[in-house]
Amino acid sequence: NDPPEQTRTGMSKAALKQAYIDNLFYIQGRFRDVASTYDLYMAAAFTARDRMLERWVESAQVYKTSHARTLCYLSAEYLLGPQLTQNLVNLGIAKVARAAAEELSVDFNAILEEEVEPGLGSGGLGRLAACYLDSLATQRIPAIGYGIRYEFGIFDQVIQDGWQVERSDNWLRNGNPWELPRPKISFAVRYGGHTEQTRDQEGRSRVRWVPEMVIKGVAYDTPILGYGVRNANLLRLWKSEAPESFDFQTFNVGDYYGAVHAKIEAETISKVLYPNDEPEAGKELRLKQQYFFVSCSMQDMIRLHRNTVGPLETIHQKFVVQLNDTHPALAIAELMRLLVDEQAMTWEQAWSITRQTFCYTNHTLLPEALETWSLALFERLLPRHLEIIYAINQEFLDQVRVRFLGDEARIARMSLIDETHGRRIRMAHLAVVGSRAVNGVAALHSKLIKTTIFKDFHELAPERFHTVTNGVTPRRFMVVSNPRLARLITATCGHDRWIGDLEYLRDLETHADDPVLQARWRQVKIAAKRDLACWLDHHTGVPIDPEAMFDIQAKRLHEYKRQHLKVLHIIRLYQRLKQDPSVSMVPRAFIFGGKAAPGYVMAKLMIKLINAVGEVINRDPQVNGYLRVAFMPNFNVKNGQRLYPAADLSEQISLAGKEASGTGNMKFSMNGALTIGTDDGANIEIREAVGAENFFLFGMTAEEVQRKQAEGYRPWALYQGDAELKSDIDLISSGLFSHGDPHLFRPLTDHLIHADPFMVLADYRAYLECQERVTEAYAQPRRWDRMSILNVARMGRFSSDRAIREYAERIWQIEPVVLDS
Ligand code: DL6
Repeated sequence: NDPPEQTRTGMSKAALKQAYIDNLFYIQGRFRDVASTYDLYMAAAFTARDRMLERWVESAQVYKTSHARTLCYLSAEYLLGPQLTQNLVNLGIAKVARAAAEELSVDFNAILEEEVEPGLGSGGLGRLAACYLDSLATQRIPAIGYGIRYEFGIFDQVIQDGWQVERSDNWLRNGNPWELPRPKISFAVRYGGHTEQTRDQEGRSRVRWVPEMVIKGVAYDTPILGYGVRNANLLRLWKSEAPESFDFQTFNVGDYYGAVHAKIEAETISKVLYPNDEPEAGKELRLKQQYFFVSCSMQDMIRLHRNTVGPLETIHQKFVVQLNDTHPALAIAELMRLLVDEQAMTWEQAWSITRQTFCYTNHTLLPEALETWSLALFERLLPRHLEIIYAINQEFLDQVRVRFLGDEARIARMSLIDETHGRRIRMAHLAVVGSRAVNGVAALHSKLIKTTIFKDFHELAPERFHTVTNGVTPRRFMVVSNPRLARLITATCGHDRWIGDLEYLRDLETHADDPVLQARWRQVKIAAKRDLACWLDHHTGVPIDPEAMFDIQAKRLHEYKRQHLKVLHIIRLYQRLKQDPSVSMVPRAFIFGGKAAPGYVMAKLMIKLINAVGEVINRDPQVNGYLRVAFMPNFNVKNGQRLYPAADLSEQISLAGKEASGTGNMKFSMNGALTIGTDDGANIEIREAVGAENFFLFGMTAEEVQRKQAEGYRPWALYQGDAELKSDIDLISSGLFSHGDPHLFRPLTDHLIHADPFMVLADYRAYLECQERVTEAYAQPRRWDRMSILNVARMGRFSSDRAIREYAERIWQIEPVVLDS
């Protein structure tokens, strides 16, 4: 006899219905007849959360008693996306929860639409962190994600008159059912002031930091469930507050408004996310944010170690810290400070522990994205950390000198301080010097970091360099985003093991030529296209025929990602049709999505250009039966989930050597889109996996790019030498797309003709030719379907589960912890 099921945590439909009604009543204070859709959403969220907490507490207990080695993942960004469906899928109750709601006459789709996503990230790096949280729990790796609880996440994008307009994202305004505030877990974080030399009781010399400002970081915890396991991990985000001892009278005698200002200043630190592609100049607040969250996290790590295991000397055996890019690299200096200044450890021992604790992932080669901080600013905000960085640097450069005697140029290149552009601290160098492992995020990227930005470091210690190709979670990007496809895959394979182990998608391969599967595959795709077309019509007013080829480019707007190359292709097709209306053409809908950093003028102009070209084409009856252009506003996780299932063609057209990995490329392929792409980032490995014959490759290789740049790249000659290219660019300059204004797009066209740093013109012809091959394949539906099925079947490698297993085995040396029940 089974014990009676707990209403609070039971998984049957009856238990879920009861829990749903209870939560609506006891948490929202509502009954069914007066509940708003938001109340209904909250009740559903709390019903899921209760079940998650049960697993979470169990995991915490087992992790604690087993003294499990734990990963601390430090990331300034987590782009989580909507939580409800994801959590129901990982709980294994997605179907029954929907059925329970529907029996209560609740429109489940409507409540899902109600959910506001936490947009605590700007693009690939933040979304990768969220995928890794899902896979860490699924792979049973004890882990804590540390980050910032931004009050305002990435801005909401609206398109007005074709331009991007930013609106603040007040995601917390209606409350956040997924988090638990932990007011008792809080730490003081200090800024500014000066340092003093003192002596401790034993007469040893010590440094005392006398700060100018002290604030408090308070923990907010979100449980992160694994799929198909009972493990649940923790995402701990820090919110900044004024310290408790904040006292208007004593704090600042007679200066009431000054005191209020100080309180506001403290709260400002976790107020808003800076997009990581926003220029850094003068972003004092960003440096404060970085220090804020790493200081809280390192203090918390020490506290946890003390609570569970004990002697600080063993902290590196208990914890591994993974730095997600350089944004948290200050943690290296902060751990040194905590160990040496606050725990009275010797410098040598502290450094040995620190060096064994940290690992660092690099996510970019773009020079402008490599973080440096002005020394003056750093000294003003973090005087003690500057001293620590100097000391680390001195010791490090002494070692380099021993190894490379007399090579002063090398010393200057490797120093943590850049003396060539005003004095600046190189955060990537700090991250490399303070870590025991450094990795790139795709094979090519890892090769390039060893030959370019970290060449000297690689020569010094090659064994520390690794590669782990990124991956994405199939739970969110297949099961949640594309339930129709998930059902079809499960029915075809005869099992759903692929959801927990994506290599099982291979079982589809033998069915790739099956006409019955192909027909159903096509039906699934067309249904997703219909959904997207309907959404786009509603939100942009652009009607799209679901029968057209959906050709999609969705990612951050950036010159290196070359949305303008895509625009030149569209203009070419437009001109072809205008010149010869009888030309035969496969109808295509070009769909774009993506945000531009608010301060990135050229990227914003690219958005305007896409919309401007769309306006002309969509209104022209001579062409709009064949071509349509739509720009999806506010590309975020939720909207991305509408795009991936509907794509026929995925555009991954960055200049070779510039896209570290890309993860959108994986999401599209997993959903059956074919890729047109350059030999860049993870495209290379996707092509290897799916087979060259199932991938549309074009353009220069990274080596060819380097060679061309070294020889002296002359876009002007290309422009003059290719009549079609010239006429496409000239059409933009003519004012046709700007209501007769020839100046509007001049910054963009002039830049292409005279500088073209991302070599759009050099790849233009190859891109057009490759698009011809795409058209040819699309005109043969059975061939296309086979390619599409094989793409999905061979995507197993791009699951974030595989990536996490590689990190755990090769870099972290962390074993999974299995929970019994
Ligand atoms: O590794 C995740 C993601 C890659 O897939 C992209 O290729 C890469 O551009 C992105 N990098 C950044 C760099 N930001 N900073 N600093 O977002 O990382």
